[in-house]
Amino acid sequence: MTATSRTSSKTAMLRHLVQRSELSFLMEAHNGLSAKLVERAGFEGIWASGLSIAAALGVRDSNEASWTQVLEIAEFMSDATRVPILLDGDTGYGNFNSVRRLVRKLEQRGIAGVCIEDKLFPKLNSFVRDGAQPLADAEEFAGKIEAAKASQRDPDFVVVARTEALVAGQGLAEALRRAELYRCAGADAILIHSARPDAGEVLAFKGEWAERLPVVIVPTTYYMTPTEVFAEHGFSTVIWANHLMRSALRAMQITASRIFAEQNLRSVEDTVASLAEVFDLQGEDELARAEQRWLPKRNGRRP
Ligand code: SPV
Ligand code: MG
Repeated sequence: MTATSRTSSKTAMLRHLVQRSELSFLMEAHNGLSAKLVERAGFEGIWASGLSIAAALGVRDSNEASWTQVLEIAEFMSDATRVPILLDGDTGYGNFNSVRRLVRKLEQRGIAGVCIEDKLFPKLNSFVRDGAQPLADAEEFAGKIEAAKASQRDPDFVVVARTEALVAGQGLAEALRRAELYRCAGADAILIHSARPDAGEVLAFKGEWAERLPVVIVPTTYYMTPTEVFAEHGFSTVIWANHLMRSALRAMQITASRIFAEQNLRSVEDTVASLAEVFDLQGEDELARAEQRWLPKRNGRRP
């Protein structure tokens, strides 16, 4: 399969997930390993989370990793999996021109779609400083969406426009105004973000927005809302945004502290994945078969 046809089918898969009437789920991943685990768990798509990628790199979610560094990670994730990836493209890493180049590079690397948000570069994570950060000019951001759509070569590549109006405390009317501008600019879906502990404001948004475009949500803070409520209200896609990074963080903390304290591996061995599992995830058996096939025989024997 060529890189192009692989990309096309992943984009078509993501487009289907976002547009179908049944609720879809994207699970966060932040590197090749976590992407494989998402796929093996059964998820149909991956959210390449900016927060999680940054955290895994040991930096802040404030564009401290460059966009080409993020692209490299996303490429490893895409190479490691068959399910589509929606990349968290933050603000698009600059103006409309940066977005055009980003979209072209994402298509080349097999990424099925990008989500860009109406904040200013360099952004902050939505959950720090009570969401107090400036929003982008809505018309300028709509231009970024238009530029993204105009640059994609694969018609199925998905562009999600994310508005932070609710997080920034600008209210429902402003969120709806922005979402409508982004719809008119050609967005394939709207991500309405909220930092509230209940789903009230995203449900209110959906009630007013109705079916104008698919709506994506990230219930990190309103996790107590039953998922059926999202399905009943006709949301398109739920993103579980950072839970593999956070679970890995906790597991690594516990293991590191225990080995530091005990100065041996005895009590951790049964709590960690086996090396056989690691080799299985890496596809070690495939390499062994390939060696049999393609390495020259030495002394009449394959390696
Ligand atoms: C991310 O996963 O990086 C997101 C979602 O953008 S949030 O952290 O909620 O902003
Ligand atoms: Mg993000």
